[in-house]
Amino acid sequence: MRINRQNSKFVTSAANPASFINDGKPQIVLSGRSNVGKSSLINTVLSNGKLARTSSEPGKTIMVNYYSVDNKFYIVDLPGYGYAKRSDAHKKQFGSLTDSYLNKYGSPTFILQLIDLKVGPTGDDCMMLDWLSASGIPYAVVATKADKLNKTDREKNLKALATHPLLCDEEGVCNVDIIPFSSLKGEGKEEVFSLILSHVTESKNAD
Ligand SMILES: Nc1nc2c(ncn2[C@@H]2O[C@H](COP(=O)(O)OP(=O)(O)OP(=O)(O)O)[C@@H](O)[C@H]2O)c(=O)[nH]1
Ligand SMILES: [Mg+2]
Repeated sequence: MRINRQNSKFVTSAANPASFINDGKPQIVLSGRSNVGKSSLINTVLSNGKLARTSSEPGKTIMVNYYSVDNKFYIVDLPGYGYAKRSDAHKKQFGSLTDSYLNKYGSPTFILQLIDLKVGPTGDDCMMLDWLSASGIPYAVVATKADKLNKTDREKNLKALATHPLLCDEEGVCNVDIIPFSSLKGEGKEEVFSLILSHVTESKNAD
């Protein structure tokens, strides 16, 4: 399938499940804690610097944002979790929006779970990994901000991910793709895009 990734545009921000898009087109979902680099990944992978709003202030993305790529599929930017400074009421609202999308009213085709390579999986990340492995929805891990680590720490932290119990089977074999990624350097950009396309194509073939 030929995709012109630069022919991408913001479609809508959904603040409640009634506004979720369910039009049958594949939806590639970005999940991860606040500030992990979800919006930056969208801009990098789609080579479209200003598409998704990014910020050094965590909590920028507070609604479910849909981006259409070449009118063929969506990239869905979920609100980041684990942002400590949000009020409990806010956290509940974001949590329930994400929960509604993932568990009930959304249409996830493939999920990219972003984990900060330097920080490693947080408690919230582990909850997501646990949920993902039980969900039956195809997913991969994108290890973000890889540019922040030196070679030794990078290898160490990638190995820690590849041997993490939540990403391995009973024999200790990791069966989830883990892609080192840097929006700053463009590392992993093509791998992530290819992975996305393979799931878009697969889902189209299943129609
Ligand atoms: N060094 C480095 N910084 C990055 C990278 N990706 C994102 N950042 C920075 O991390 C901060 C957060 O990035 P965002 O893309 O806005 O993060 P987000 O996951 O969308 O955050 P929320 O919208 O709050 O959920 C910004 O200051 C980015 O410039 C990266 O690959 N390397
Ligand atoms: Mg964001």
